[in-house]
Amino acid sequence: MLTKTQTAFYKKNGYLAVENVLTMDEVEELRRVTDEFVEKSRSVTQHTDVFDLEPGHTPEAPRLRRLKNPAHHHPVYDRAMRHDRILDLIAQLIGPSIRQNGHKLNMKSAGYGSPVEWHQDWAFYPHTNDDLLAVGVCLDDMRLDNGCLLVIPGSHKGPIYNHHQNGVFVGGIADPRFNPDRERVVPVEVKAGGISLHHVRMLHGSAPNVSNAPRRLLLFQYCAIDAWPLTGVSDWKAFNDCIMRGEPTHQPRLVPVPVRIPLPPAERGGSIYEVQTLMEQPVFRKKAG
Ligand SMILES: O=C(O)CCC(=O)C(=O)O
Repeated sequence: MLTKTQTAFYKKNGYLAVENVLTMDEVEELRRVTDEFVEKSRSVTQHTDVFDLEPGHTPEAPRLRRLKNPAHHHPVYDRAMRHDRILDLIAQLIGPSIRQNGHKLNMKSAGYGSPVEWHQDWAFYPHTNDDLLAVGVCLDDMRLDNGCLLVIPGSHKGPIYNHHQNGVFVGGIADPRFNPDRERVVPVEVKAGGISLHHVRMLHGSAPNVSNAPRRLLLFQYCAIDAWPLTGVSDWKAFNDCIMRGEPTHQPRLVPVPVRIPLPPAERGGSIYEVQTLMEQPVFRKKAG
């Protein structure tokens, strides 16, 4: 369980790191399965529904950047997403009725793992209320030099910045009001087996991996069941199959939250990495040269 200090920290700052949530045996199992997927990625040369590839990926030297929807592809990831220790913790933050609304495994390989530009998850999937968060399960120690999550404490209570450029959604902040150099940027360092949590409106991003250690972060998005996506629900059964705890409802809870709709989509979609290549002034890619 989270202590009162931890829940108060999350509410004030919009993020939290919790160590020792998974055992090292569970982490080892996740790593083993992940290595198998890296091997499988040798068979593809382009992004697919499962694999997002780093530039320079070849069958001989696979460079897997993201495994998309991992819980759909292996029971070990699915079990992690339903893990009682994780659900018990987030129930204290978003309430006991929980739906998952997305999952991915971001791999920042040693030496070249790609950055993620500053963004707010809320810009990708606005809902009727903002009781949503993302949990990052650390498969490796996550440190500043291997590209840990960077956050701006308290930003989950601020504005939703423009993520559009040239009339399309580019998945990263393109807004003159936002300058990370003027903000207090905090690295979220967590050991393998620990988790990071960040509020859906939190300003966050991460730099390239410049270390010789990998940084694999298994991300699960969760929301209160009565938070409904503003872009609509097209498949009632699939929507409710995502419920982790609690019962379906026909009554979304509406609260006055600032929103932007991620439309029209960019042609280059598929993953946050791809859509962010359309940004005219990236922060981390520019710094990486
Ligand atoms: O992997 C990371 O460092 C950031 C992930 C993230 O923010 C995302 O995929 O939306």
